[in-house]
Amino acid sequence: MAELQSIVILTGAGISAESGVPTFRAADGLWEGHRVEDVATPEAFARDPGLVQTFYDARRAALAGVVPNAAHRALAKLDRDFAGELLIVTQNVDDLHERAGAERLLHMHGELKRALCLACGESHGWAGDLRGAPACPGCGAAKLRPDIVWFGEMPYEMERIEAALATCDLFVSIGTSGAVYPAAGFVQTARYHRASTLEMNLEPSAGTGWFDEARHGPAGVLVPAWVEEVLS
Ligand code: BV8
Repeated sequence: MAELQSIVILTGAGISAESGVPTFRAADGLWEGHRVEDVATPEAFARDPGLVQTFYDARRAALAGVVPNAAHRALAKLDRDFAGELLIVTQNVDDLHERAGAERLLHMHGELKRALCLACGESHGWAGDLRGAPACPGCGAAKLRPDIVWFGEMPYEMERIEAALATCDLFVSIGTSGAVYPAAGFVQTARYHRASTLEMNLEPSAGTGWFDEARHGPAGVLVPAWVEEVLS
């Protein structure tokens, strides 16, 4: 592997699957329990805030029952030991990357353990339920929503992500179906800037044709092996 200076890694629900966090599009996935339109849009929240808050309260509470897996731990090791530039961009709203020790990390679709105040615009760390309309720790208004990017909303830190994609040598996509944009388009941006591209996923994603290399299997097996390759 040529001398790597800069790596961007995109992760999706597949990296958390082996921790027991349901993916979105698997048969038992999250969307099965609820139709997408029912919960992950601002319109849904306006129409039925109780349903949406309950959906996210349940997922936030479920975080207490899961732990990072070998893939999260391998990326945290890469974060510690890789001397070049690294950015882990996760689509996931769970906290498993952090709990494994990753630091050069950003959540482009928000986080279950944060709440956003619709009155003052502040985002706060939040571990409990929101359906009881608790007061914003900042302004006191009972106007907190999940700090999650819903469909139709702009993902976080897009400029930072685009800048990293424009300068990386290697773009790696782990555990995502390539179904949702703009994340699904990152591989094309990386290729445009002449980065090498690698997909690691249980099965070929929708965008698998854009990748120079694709490895198919469980992230818990593929990611530790790949990290060892990079660090050796
Ligand atoms: C925006 C937070 C614009 C919520 C999420 C028509 C065409 C193209 C695009 C659009 C369109 N109509 C609308 C759009 C835009 C839309 C979009 O892409 N829609 C799709 C459905 C077509 N996108 C948006 O709305 C985005 N915003 O475009 O804003 C804008 C412009 C100006 C001003 C304002 C706005 C925002 C999208 C963010 C939505 N929020 N998450 C929550 O979590 O509840 S999306 C959610 O689904 C995830 O975060 C993730 O991003 C996405 C995809 O899920 P995956 O992570 O890929 O999971 P999935 O289950 O799909 O796949 C898992 C994969 O893992 C599988 O491939 C499986 O094989 C693999 N796997 C399973 N087990 C393992 C494994 N791999 C390895 N090991 C294993 N063990």
